[in-house]
Amino acid sequence: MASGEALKLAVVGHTNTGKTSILRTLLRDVYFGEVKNEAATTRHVEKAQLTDSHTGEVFVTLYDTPGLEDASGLMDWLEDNTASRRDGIERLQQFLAADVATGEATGFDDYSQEAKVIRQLLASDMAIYVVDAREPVLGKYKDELTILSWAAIPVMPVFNFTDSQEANIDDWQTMLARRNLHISTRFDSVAFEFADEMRLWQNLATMLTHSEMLERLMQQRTENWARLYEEANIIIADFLLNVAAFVQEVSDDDDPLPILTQMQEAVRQSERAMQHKLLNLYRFYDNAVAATPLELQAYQQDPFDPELLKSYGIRTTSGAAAGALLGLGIDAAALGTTLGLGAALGGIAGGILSNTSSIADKITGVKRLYIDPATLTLLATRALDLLTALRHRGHAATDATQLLYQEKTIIDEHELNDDDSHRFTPWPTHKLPSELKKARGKPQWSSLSSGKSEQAESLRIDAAWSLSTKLQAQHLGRE
Ligand SMILES: Nc1nc2c(ncn2[C@@H]2O[C@H](COP(=O)(O)OP(=O)(O)OP(=O)(O)O)[C@@H](O)[C@H]2O)c(=O)[nH]1
Ligand SMILES: [Mg+2]
Repeated sequence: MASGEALKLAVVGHTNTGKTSILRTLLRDVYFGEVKNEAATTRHVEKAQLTDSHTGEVFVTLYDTPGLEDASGLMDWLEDNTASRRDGIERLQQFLAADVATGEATGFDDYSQEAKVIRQLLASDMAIYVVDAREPVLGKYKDELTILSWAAIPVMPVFNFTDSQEANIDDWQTMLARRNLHISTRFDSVAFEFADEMRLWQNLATMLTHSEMLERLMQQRTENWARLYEEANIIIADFLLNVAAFVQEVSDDDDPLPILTQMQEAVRQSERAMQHKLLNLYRFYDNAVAATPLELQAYQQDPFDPELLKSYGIRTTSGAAAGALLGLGIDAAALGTTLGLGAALGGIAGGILSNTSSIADKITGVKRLYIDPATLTLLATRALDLLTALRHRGHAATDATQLLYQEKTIIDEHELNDDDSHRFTPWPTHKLPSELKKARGKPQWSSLSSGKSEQAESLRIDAAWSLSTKLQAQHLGRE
């Protein structure tokens, strides 16, 4: 490989060890190839490129390969049919020219799948050997490594499924060291860690004479990762300000209920739109195979459900909600019976705060409705949780149970004292960040009330920047 040329990197290994999954995660592409929990999912070599996001220049060409299924059988064939005095490459070339490799063999020996892998190995600069870390070190894996070593290119073992309890990494490392494979990397393609990915590239770079392309790739990925994170926090800050500035007026003579429900619906829609922006930013699109995080119940639950507040350790009393209703002139008892809400009363008026702010309002009998601090805090917490989940989800994840970075535990209100009541929230409910408090007095900031979203967005942009830096500080402390 010459200096300044793209690295040709083959991804090889036993069948079903997660090769295609690793490619999906490295490519940030939930659609790459086919991933299934069964042998022989990938049938052909498939190529993909990691490019410079500005110039399109190729840093690395990755080759996904079919899984090795019968390396021991192939090893027997090589021992029987090629001369041990020949070097590895010659022996492999002899194999590639034989009937068993071309699929023309009659009888039991058909190594055409293995041949595809070996052909690609001989055409690559280096290889990643993917190991299912849950597997014991079996003879067939040793044979795989022997055959790979004959291709005479640097090979780096990568342990997948490292998140599992049953991982046997020590045994594997002992065996690998005996084969002179001293550098390996842990990289779980589902439970993603950005630092692990960087270590993977770094380790590959140490095995090469010319590693400029990898250095540039690492630098760009690090910058992009930080930029994504900044953008994500701005998306969240902007959404929170939009909701905090949301205000509706009701006069004493109006029935406030329809307005309450409209407000709640507007906030729900706005939260969903924000969640989709985050998903798109991190390139998790709706995909028939890969469940998106939004399919997880935790992110779909109604933000106005008082049980949800409780599960995040946010205190609200049903008294406050009832009080808000009464303040609006709604007869709580009548509500309960006519709407059949009963104990769910907090649910309907929850999250909305009524406030008679000015003397003028008092005289004219106008009340203003806002989204309450508890709900704003909940929306912030949940958005930051989603961001954490996205930052730790590999693009190979195929189901929702593989999603949650930290399972949220439902905590009992009584067990909390004042200090830890906001353990999971970025701030205590009664201490909203100044930007959100300020937004309360700026109805023109909200596209939810005015509908003029671009104008409102440009008005809140400064506050969004400053709130986003606070969110980042909070969030990093939690992650
Ligand atoms: N939990 C978990 N599952 C994984 C991980 N990597 C892969 N899987 C799952 O393992 C199975 C096999 O993954 P693939 O990526 O298709 O494996 P492969 O090595 O490409 O398989 P072949 O193409 O058949 O050789 C799929 O069900 C994946 O969802 C991982 O890091 N963690
Ligand atoms: Mg595959």
